[in-house]
Order: sequence, then structure tokens, then C-alpha cells
Amino acid sequence: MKKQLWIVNLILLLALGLSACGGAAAPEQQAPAESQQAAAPAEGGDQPAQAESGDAAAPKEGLAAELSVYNWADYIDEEILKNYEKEHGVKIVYDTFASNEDLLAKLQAGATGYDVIFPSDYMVAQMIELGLLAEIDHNNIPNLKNMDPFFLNAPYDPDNKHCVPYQWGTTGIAYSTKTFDTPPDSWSYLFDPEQAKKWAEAGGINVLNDQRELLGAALKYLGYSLNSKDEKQLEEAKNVIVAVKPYIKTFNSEDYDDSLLIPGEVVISQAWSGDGFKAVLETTDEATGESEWDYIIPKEGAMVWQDNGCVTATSQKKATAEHFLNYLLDAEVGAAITNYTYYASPNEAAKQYITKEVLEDPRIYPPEETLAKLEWAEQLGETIFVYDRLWTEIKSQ
Ligand code: N2P
Repeated sequence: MKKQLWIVNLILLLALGLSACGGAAAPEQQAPAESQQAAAPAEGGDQPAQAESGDAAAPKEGLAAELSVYNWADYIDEEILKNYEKEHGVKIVYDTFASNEDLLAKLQAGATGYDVIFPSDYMVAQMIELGLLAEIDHNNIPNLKNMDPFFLNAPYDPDNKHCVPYQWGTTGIAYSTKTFDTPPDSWSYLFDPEQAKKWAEAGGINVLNDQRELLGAALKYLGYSLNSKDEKQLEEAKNVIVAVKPYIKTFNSEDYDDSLLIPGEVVISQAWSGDGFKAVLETTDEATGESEWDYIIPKEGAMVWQDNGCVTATSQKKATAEHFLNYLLDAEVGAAITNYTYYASPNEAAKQYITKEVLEDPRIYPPEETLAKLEWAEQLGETIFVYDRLWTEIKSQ
């Protein structure tokens, strides 16, 4: 499968090169008939939910009957989707992915059904280059004004031509406070074979099933940039992972908080901040205030990332997609997303509705000195083929 992905990547890059020289057609534009679509949903398609009064929100707003949304696993309270459906008469068809690379592979394999997707920073850049994202009309997304300017106009998408900020966070280590007397403040707890053996025996290790994240953490452990393009460094990082692979119980980035951390199926895990924090909150003893889990950024540094809502180039429902993105950027909706997922919100106006528990926690909103240790993932150009290959080697060992 990975090999296929590699080949598809290569073909796409070649095509991109050709179109850059030859001026091939621009990525497919939306079909003009969007409001017609709302008026007359595709055959066999779901009718928009009509308000009891018979006053149909959807046709009035010129929205499509259905919108297909593809997001990270466990990254929204599904109530929010239901509310949107109820308020606007648009049925949300929701599907989830595990990593940026899975999302990319899906689109490259020819999936044209998705309207709204949520790639991270570096993947936005790659997708723009590959012509996979539509340009968005800011007139349809007035809630952009709610955003903290820090999260706008990022280098990977100047002027937010394609995407809007969704959530941001860090990638560190979640650990069982029952097992660790001192916090595992280094990637060596996962990548030094002696340590890894010890924690495997103490109850198990999980790592994220995500090539940029795991290779990135191993690069950090070795003192390199997580954006390294140096094949020797990358090989070294792969060897670090392969050496501890026998001690890794699970590669899980989809439901590890609920299935591994909270029930105590592992004692240490590479983790995204919100998932780690969920384990902290859900295992806190109300009486003592003590938790069975904690989350830490290793001293060697770690990844900081921003995920974004974007419209696919193949979407036939661009205005509806923009309407949905605008809904997500509403202050109260933005807060509801963060209050459920525990990831930091780029939505300044939402802050007043975010619980103090989340807003004031340095594990979710890190202080300056932690931020200084973090690195953003960048697009790697052709080096992604090296990452793909190393990842396949790691997974197939
Ligand atoms: C949460 C997904 C986090 C996204 N389950 C990391 N970019």
C-alpha cells in the first residue's frame, strides 16, 4: 500500500512539474449549480432536514443538502455537527482519518467526495502545491474576524487563501503517574532501548501511528530538527525506532486516549496534547485532585502544530463548505470544540467560553519557555519519499 502511495506521489509531483512548465488547467473549479443542488438534491440523496414550521433553512441560504466532512479521529463533539444539521438543514456526512499522510493518500487515490478536510500546517502547503485545495471566499467566512491573528496568514497558506485555523497543540509524552516517580522529561524514555524495555515491562508503550510525528520525535531525541532532510540523520532516526520496536506495544493515534491510556493498557505514550489532557482529566480523583496521567514536553523539544479547515478542489459545494467552516469559527462553537477535545483554540473570541480548567492549563496553552522548545513541521518537498520509505521499513520490520 505504501509503495503505491509512493508511486502516486511521484506521478503527482511529475504532473505538477509538467503543469508548471506547460500551464496545464487549473484545479477543477466548483460546479456553478450549487444552489440548484440545494433545491434539488441528487437522486437518492438525503433531503435537508426541514424545520417544523416548514420554513427550510437550506434553500433560503442556498446551501447544499449534504456536506461531506473528513476530519481527524475524535476531533469534534458530534453534537456540534448535529446542531449544524438542525440549524441549517445540511446533512453532514462525517468520516475520520488517522494522519495527514492517510488523508493525502485518500485524496490522491482519487476520492473526490470530500468537501471539507482538516490537514495540518505542512500538509496544507503540500496540498496547495498538488492542487488539492480550493481557494476560499472570505466573504462567506466573516467569523475569521474571531481568530487570534497569530494563527492567520501562516507561511504555509499566505493570506489564508485556502484554509482557516481549526485547533492547535503540541506532541509530547503522556505518562502514568502511578508508574513514574519522576516525570519522563526526555524522549529517551521511549527511544533508549534500556528505558523502553523497562517501561514495556512496567505496562507498555504506545506511539503515534504517524510518520512525521514518530520520525520527528526520534530526530529530536538525536538532537536534530524534526524537519531534517538529511538522509543520514533520517536513517539514524529510523534505526532508533527500529531498535525499540520490540518494546512498542501499539502504534495508535486514533483512540489511544480512551482505549490505552485511561484504562491503563500502557504506562507511557507519545501523545497529542488534547488526548493526553483528556487522560489527565478523566482519571483525576475528585477528592485528592490527583490524576493517574500527566502530559509533558520532553526537554529535547517537540512538535507544535496547527490543523486547518480547508475545502477540497473537487468539492461541488464550496459555498456550503465555507458556510460550515464559518460555523466552526463562531465564538461559542469554537469554545465547544475545545471544551470537548481539549486542544487549544486559535479563536480569540471563543476564549470567554472556554473552561478555565483548559484555558489556564500550561499543558494545553504552553508558557513562553515551553513554546521556545517547540518546532513547527514544514513541508519537505521530495524528502517525503524518504520518509515514506523509512516509515514502510519501520512498520514492516
Ligand atoms: C485528535 C487529533 C489531533 C490532531 N485525536 C493532531 N494534528
